[in-house]
Amino acid sequence: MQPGLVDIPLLSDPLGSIGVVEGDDLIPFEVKRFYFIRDVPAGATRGSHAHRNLEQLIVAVSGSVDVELDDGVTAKTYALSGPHLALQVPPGYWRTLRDFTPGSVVAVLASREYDETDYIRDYDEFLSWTRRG
Ligand code: T46
Repeated sequence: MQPGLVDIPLLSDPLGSIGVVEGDDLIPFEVKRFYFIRDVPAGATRGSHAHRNLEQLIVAVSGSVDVELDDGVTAKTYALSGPHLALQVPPGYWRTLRDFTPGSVVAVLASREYDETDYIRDYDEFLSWTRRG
């Protein structure tokens, strides 16, 4: 899986809208966990870590957020500007989530259950880990 944005079909009618995330193209891994992030204070930054093995799909189901992915050489920021977009995140990317709009809710599908040993929370350790290949 390469990092990048994929489109989420939104089915809208006068009663609202339904976003559908299904199929191997949108979710290229077996989902073992779902979690969401909400109530983020203005100006707060989340993330600031990498995963050794975890694959994820991140969706701003309400509001918007910017997600920076850094492979240790190049960093790119993805604007999750609404529920019509999902960001696929392979293992090995330092991620930083910032500029949450007030009231935003960010949903995450993940390929593994929570495991703190999968996290790299120190940037220098991350650089050493990526350079080891
Ligand atoms: C990621 C970004 C996008 C758990 O106990 N279980 C869980 O499934 C998760 C996700 C977190 N936690 C605990 C661990 C910490 O004590 O919740 C606390 C906050 O977690 P963290 O500081 O890692 O939260 P974020 O928002 O910085 O990162 C989270 C995910 O952890 C991470 O995998 O990629 O969202």
